[in-house]
Amino acid sequence: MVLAAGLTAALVGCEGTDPGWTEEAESSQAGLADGYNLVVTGVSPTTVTVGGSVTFSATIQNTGTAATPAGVVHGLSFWVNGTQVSWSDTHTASLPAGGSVTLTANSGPTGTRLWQAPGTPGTHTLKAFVDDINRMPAETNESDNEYSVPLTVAATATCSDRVRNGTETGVDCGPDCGPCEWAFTAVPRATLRQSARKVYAHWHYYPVSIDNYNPTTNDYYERGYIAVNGEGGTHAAYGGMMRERPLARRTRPEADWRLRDAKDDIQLAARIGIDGFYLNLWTDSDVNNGGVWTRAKTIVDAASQLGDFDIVPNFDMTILNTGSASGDQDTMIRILGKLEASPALLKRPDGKFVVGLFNPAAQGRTASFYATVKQRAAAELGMNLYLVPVFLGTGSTALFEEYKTVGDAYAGWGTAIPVTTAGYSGGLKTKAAGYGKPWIHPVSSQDFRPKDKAFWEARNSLTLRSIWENVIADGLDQVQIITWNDQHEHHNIRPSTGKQWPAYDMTAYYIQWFKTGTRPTIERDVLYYNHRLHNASLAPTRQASVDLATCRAGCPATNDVELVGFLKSAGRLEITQGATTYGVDKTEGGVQAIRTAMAVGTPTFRLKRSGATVVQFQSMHPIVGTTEYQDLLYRAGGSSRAALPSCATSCVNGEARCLLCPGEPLWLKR
Ligand SMILES: [Ca+2]
Ligand SMILES: [Ca+2]
Ligand SMILES: [Ca+2]
Repeated sequence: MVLAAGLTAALVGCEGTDPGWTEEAESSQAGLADGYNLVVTGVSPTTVTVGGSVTFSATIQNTGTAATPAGVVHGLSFWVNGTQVSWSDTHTASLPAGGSVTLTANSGPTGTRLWQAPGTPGTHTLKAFVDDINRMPAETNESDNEYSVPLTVAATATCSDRVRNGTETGVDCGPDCGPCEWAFTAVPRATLRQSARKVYAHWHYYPVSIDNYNPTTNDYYERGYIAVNGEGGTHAAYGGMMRERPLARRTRPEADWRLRDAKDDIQLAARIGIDGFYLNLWTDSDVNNGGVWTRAKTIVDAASQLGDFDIVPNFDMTILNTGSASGDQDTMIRILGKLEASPALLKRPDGKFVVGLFNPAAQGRTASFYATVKQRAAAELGMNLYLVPVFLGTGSTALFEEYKTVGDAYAGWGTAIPVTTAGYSGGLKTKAAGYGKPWIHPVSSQDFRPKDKAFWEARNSLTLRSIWENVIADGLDQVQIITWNDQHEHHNIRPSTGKQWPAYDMTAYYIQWFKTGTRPTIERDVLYYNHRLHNASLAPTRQASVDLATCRAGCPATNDVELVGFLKSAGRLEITQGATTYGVDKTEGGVQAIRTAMAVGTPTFRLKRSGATVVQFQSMHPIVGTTEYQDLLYRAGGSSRAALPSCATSCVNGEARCLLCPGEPLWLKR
């Protein structure tokens, strides 16, 4: 605004000596005559809710060539439907030529600055009138002091009225309308919950904190899983088990920190419309670093206390292995008995408990094994089970046949590569329907397992986006997100230090689209980047070549930097690496992606419109030309949740880790 005003002044100055000075310009002489002139350039708010009390503000400007006198009240009054309702009579500072100031009502004819809206919706006229009682009679124009706009009295505050109202902290965003960091306006969770389409996410073993120690130095994620020599050196050959960790929180002083963390975890998932967790279970003991059963049970307890979030006990039949079929069945019945009374357990309308079976064929088990589990649950616990075998991949015809009697719905674990075949998920839905079963489709994002020396080529965020778009296009009814929090296989969408928020934020967009059937409108430009830290073919300097992770599907590895714009309208997306800028003009808004080959350095991302830069930011994750251990995790970040400068400057070490800066959110980079 300042620049525009200066530019206008400069042009006016030039025109004075321009031989092309015309009669047309002469006709606007009133505004150019020597002296000051007050006008109103804007008034707010222009939408209020029924019965709401508002204080009007207006911006006044001196469009003249001289300053207004100091010490004289720059009066301003507000009128609704021709009746004066409030005024401002406190501003006495001189307003220079071209200067503006926003004045807010400080009183009114009834002794209050407030105006109360009527109790019924409707459209009214709001007028702001500067120098209304002519304290400044020397204006060069006395006939341009009034400014009128329609004033809408809306039924109630909503998240889609494009007005900041209700509890919002931004226009149609904030507490009840979803985060302002999202590109779109979120519908209420209640709306998403009412949808017949269901979204579950797999919860696997890794809570926000394992031991409540300091996450910057010595909590279990750091010392056990990320450290090269963690867990007694078990993971040293491949440089540690994890390349990232859940976004940390400070050490909690409360004794029930596990329960508090679990509630935070659930609320974070609920916020994007996830209906519940398929909760990975294989033991009711606390083994392996402690707390296996405690972690799972705490999630059930947290969901039961919070309400409105479903838990599906999901037995991990790969790990659940006591050595005998009857021992395994005993474990399953014992666990179900311990959970039976929890209100969060998902029940069908007919009272059946939904129970998942991950990799049901593990250890050579067959349908008869699960028929026994069903019989025993009914006889010993009074629980009727609705069994959902979750097949590896998407299951085989042999598995569909095997479980047609004991299974009540079919699901798959899927694969973290892009879907390029139209009708792919719909074909599986049709196939399951042929057995009379609903199909729960897996939605993956990426998969990198240092421990198993394996990766699946996700092609940046294309796997996540293409699977969701396929699921929506094919009219699927239920999905399972693979996964919410499996930090070890790195396919968690729960925000983490490497992946940050984009998978979570993008999933929020797709869940809303999936559940409502309407593609969310992009209200705010948000850019997301996604790239690895190094070229997949880079030979690590310490890791033995025999341990290099191999590509399992979607091969070969790609080595691209991706930029995805959630765009309000057409624009140009650019990726700058070194002296090279790659850009594409997108002729429409919506979800728009570009990709280019990665180069060593720190990429810069940009959105331009009409040649002007609208959004620009750098990757949090520099691309390197040398590495000790292979790292095929796709890192990500976005323009709406960038690292805060004050935090970045406090993170001066080479690793650029940026956690626990006082008073700042903990979503910053490793
Ligand atoms: Ca005037
Ligand atoms: Ca006047
Ligand atoms: Ca609103």
